[in-house]
Amino acid sequence: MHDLPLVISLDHTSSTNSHLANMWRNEDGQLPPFLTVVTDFQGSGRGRLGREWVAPAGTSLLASILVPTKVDHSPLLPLAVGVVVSDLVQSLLPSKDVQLKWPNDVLVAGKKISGILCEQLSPEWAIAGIGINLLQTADQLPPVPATSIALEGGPAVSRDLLALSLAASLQDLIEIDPVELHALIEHRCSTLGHRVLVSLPVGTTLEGRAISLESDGALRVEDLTGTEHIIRAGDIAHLRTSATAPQLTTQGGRS
Ligand code: BT5
Repeated sequence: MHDLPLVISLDHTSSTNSHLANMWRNEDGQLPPFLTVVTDFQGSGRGRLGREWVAPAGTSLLASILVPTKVDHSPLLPLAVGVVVSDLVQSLLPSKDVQLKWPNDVLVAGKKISGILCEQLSPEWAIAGIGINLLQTADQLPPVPATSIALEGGPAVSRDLLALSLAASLQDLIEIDPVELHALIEHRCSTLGHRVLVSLPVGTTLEGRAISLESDGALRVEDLTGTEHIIRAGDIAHLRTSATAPQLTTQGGRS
């Protein structure tokens, strides 16, 4: 049994990831593992690649967890967090199709309900930032395929209890052997087996089928000519399986 993680609750901050990183620096790294910061509102919530995470005050779980990382675990951290978040979302929406989309999204019926931003502070420490849409109405969500727990008919839940539950689950999950963790993520990541459209950071796209996950969390994609590519960064969209007319089912963030 572990001690329960400590949760610090703030009315507002710029970004819980930035807030926790500043605390860590100010305390020379002397903070308890799995210390969690939650807030009602972020003035500058961050996504990946300079993108924004937006949520009106009091509508979301906005949390950052301080995670001790082992070298062989750390590349898998965003996906391990994704497993924990998708389990939590599934427990709140038991009858819904909850998907973990590589590399960092949790979707409900193809719509984004959660985004994850992991940032490495040092070789030993990382921050796992998690946004989950809880209470938003349709007009409070950004103009992308997105949803919230309330819109999907789920219950109202305490933000601090959810954060505590995520931190405690993550504490358990990252203790498991990296090979087991990799297998668990492969089992849970809905992207595997899907036809995908990959938007690469250089601005080009690639269409193919996601076939497996490398040990460092990279995605192996077989393109339409049968050539395999290892994707370490980028956004993907799951495509419907259709020989003739591929249709997007979801977008991986703004392009
Ligand atoms: C992410 O980035 O999805 C990671 C988001 C992480 C947010 C958490 S909140 C707590 C912690 N503190 C922070 O400052 N950040 C973390 P990315 O894959 O780049 O997706 C960003 C894109 O998602 C945006 O460009 C929008 O298209 C979309 N988006 C923004 N807000 C959203 C929302 N509330 N719901 C669904 N989609 C959203």
